[in-house]
Amino acid sequence: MRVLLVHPSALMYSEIYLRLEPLGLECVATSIREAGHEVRLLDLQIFTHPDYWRELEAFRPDAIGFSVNYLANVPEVIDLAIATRRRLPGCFLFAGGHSLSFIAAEVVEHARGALDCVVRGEGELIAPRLLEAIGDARLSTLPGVVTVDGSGPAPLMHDDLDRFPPARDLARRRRKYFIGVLDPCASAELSRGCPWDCSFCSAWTFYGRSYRKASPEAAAADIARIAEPNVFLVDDVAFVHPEHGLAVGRELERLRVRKQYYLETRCDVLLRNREVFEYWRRLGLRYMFLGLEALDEESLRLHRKRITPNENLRALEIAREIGFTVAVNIIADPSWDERQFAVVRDWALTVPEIVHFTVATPYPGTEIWHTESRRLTTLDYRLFDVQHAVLPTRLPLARFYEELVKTQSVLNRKHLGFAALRSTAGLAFRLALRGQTNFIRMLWKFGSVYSRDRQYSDHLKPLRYSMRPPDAHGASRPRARDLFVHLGAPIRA
Ligand code: B12
Ligand code: SF4
Repeated sequence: MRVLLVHPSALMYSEIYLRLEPLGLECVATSIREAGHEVRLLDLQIFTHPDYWRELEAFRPDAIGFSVNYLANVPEVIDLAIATRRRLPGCFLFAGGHSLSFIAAEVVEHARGALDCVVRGEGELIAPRLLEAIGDARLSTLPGVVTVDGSGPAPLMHDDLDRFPPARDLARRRRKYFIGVLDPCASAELSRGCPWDCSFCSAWTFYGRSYRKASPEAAAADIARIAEPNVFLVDDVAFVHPEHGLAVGRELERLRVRKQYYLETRCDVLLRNREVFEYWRRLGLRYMFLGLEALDEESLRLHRKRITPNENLRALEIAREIGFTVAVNIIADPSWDERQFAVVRDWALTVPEIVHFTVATPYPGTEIWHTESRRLTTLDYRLFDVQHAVLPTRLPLARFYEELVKTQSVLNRKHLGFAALRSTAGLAFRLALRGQTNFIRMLWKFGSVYSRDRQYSDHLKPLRYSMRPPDAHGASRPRARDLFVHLGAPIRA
């Protein structure tokens, strides 16, 4: 069978700093290929919709699978499925991914028959079985599968992260993947899942709060196969178990792998496991993202970060001591007024770190989706990208965006444009000589993407697909298990 796997377009606001390969889809591709199918992958972060239609003409797929990790991509994928159904009525259309796993039934409804099914949870074990079941009434009884006729039991989670290494060879025009100065940049994973339970996050609810690790040998071998000089480690929280991080590092040394790395972790993990980060600094770890989220005790408690402001600040000091370039995130609440924006803006100006601001957003799969007592001001999936306010703002909405963009532009002033060029001129020149221009272009994009008027006018776009709102606003804290996508223990791959 010919199978085309499609990743939707990039979200405008993240496109500035990075564009990364669709790793999840590449893992699914491996399992489908192993089952004997011919697989192609098209990433609309790089290619265009006309390219997609040309690909359909050229490849004539029997099945097309869409990946939807981000809520904001839901309308694009439904529209594509509806239009594809018209052009290729016999083609089997399915979709899966992180965000769809929490809203599978409503997406099947929106698609009005254009999607044969939505798959909840991990794709590796179920995708080949799905393709086998095409045309069979038992399709809707498969684990994790949701169709118009009903849903199967809980999705399957595999026990062996070594089993389906990503099919990176299928990602075309790989030079387009980058993050900041790591240009070009591939992605890899050392672990999956997160043992914490922050109230605003769906990473832990997706995997049922489980945490799995690749074997050090397989993880290092996978990185050794990567052609790019830079690697983004996509783990939710890197180096939770320091001995695992050390073992992967030793394998990389044994294989004489020399790359530059970027990863994301928690401040308390850095404090606790300082030695593994120091070791990886020597291996090539240069950049890291720390989820700070808030500067004050009360907000950290509400986010259930299980950390104090002092620990956060101490982690920043340690990261500086070790010599990392650090990016941090602060969650701006829609209730903020000018004074609160000013406080974080002043702080962002005084620290050397790259400070990102996202907007507090309850989305399906998170605890706050149920417990948030403020009513959503929109049910438009496209605005659920943590860059728009979907809860009532204390300031008039346009004023809120003005403050937000003013605060976000500290980053532009400190780390983009001429400021960045001054410190990275040599690197920028070397990249340009190799025709590698993602980083250089990034430096000048801020003004064209972040704009009060643009963010505000996004709210005025006609609503095409309406999200199903939570059953009750301000409900009491749900049982963790009721939020999980994956319920049981991992099974043998
Ligand atoms: C790495 C990552 C990124 C990378 C993007 C990588 C990429 N190109 O896809 C970067 C850093 C760019 C990124 C950015 C953002 N991210 Co992000 N990201 C992640 C992270 C940490 C891991 C994703 C990953 O690669 N996992 C490893 C692979 C193997 O797993 P996977 O992709 O989930 O794929 C598996 C399944 O989902 C499924 N599957 C996936 N696709 C398909 C398709 C089919 C057909 C099938 C059957 C199955 C299937 O099978 C796969 C294999 O098991 C997740 C958290 C998480 N744990 O998922 C957040 C997460 C997905 N991101 C999130 C957010 C909010 C963002 C941003 C909006 C943040 C921002 N500040 O702007 C941006 C927007 C990005 C964009 N689209 O432009 C949220 C999603 C929120 C939502 N519900 O919409 C998450 C869940 C984090 C969170 N804290 O809640 N992100
Ligand atoms: S924010 Fe980070 S630590 Fe908290 S649950 Fe999500 S992935 Fe885990």
